[in-house]
Amino acid sequence: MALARGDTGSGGAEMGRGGAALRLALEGNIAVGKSTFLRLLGRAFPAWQRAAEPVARWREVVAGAAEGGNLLQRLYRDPARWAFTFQTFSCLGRLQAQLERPEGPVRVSERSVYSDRYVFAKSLFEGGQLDALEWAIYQEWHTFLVGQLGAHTAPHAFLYLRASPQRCLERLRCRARPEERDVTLRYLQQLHAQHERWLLERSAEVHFAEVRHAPVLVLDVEGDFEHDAATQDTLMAQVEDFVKAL
Ligand code: UDP
Ligand code: D5M
Ligand code: MG
Repeated sequence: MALARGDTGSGGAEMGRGGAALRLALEGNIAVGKSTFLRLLGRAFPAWQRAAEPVARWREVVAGAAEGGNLLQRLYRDPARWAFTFQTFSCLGRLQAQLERPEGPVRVSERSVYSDRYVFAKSLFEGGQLDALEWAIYQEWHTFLVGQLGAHTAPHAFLYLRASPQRCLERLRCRARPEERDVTLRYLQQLHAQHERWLLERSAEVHFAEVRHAPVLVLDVEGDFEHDAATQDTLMAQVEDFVKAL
């Protein structure tokens, strides 16, 4: 595998940024392969910093609250009750991570405060799991907090891992997280449509100027890349070219 890119760890990323790290957010549907892709980025570009999604925190059983299960479990069992709570904790975790001091020339995070809102919260509102008042309150604090705290640490660009909802469902079943057992194809289709509007068609209304026109690299991962070295090489080369051109 021709992935010895450690020596080109920064790509062209530092140019024109006064040495500041380039920030990328890795986006895509549930189980499309983001964590797997992040691991491969680490192998191809060892100097890059990677920030995995705080999913482990959502799966922790909180002391004194074991009875109702962990947060991810509660979200899927009773979304109308837990969607708003989930959004507060998810956005808090992502914002905290976004504000951490980056190390290395490039920092790649798994999802972002923007997918929280423009993919998940929006879908949950449209599906009736967040009611109109919760959605209005959510948008108000999200706009305020992300605008105040996140503007200077927003991603410069997005990597969008794209596959059909059917393929995501297959991978989700294969991963078999117990909390996600009842995730439906319909839910994945809704999330897919939100990703498409936001990152492909660019037709979603984005309230943050710093990311509204950020470049997006769309990566087709319909085919298995985890077990195919040639596909990995192609994908890593696409990322490298994209970063060099930023
Ligand atoms: N996976 C796969 N082939 C691929 C990419 C991923 O079989 O090309 C599997 C991976 O091993 C895991 C599941 O799909 O069991 C979901 O992948 P991951 O956790 O990386 O997805 P994420 O939810 O982070 O996008
Ligand atoms: O995402 C991890 C799991 O967390 C998956 O079941 C989707 C869910 N998730 C992530 N962010 C949100 C928000 N903001 N709302 C609701 N659900 C969310 P994975 O894609 O598997 O890494
Ligand atoms: Mg993941």
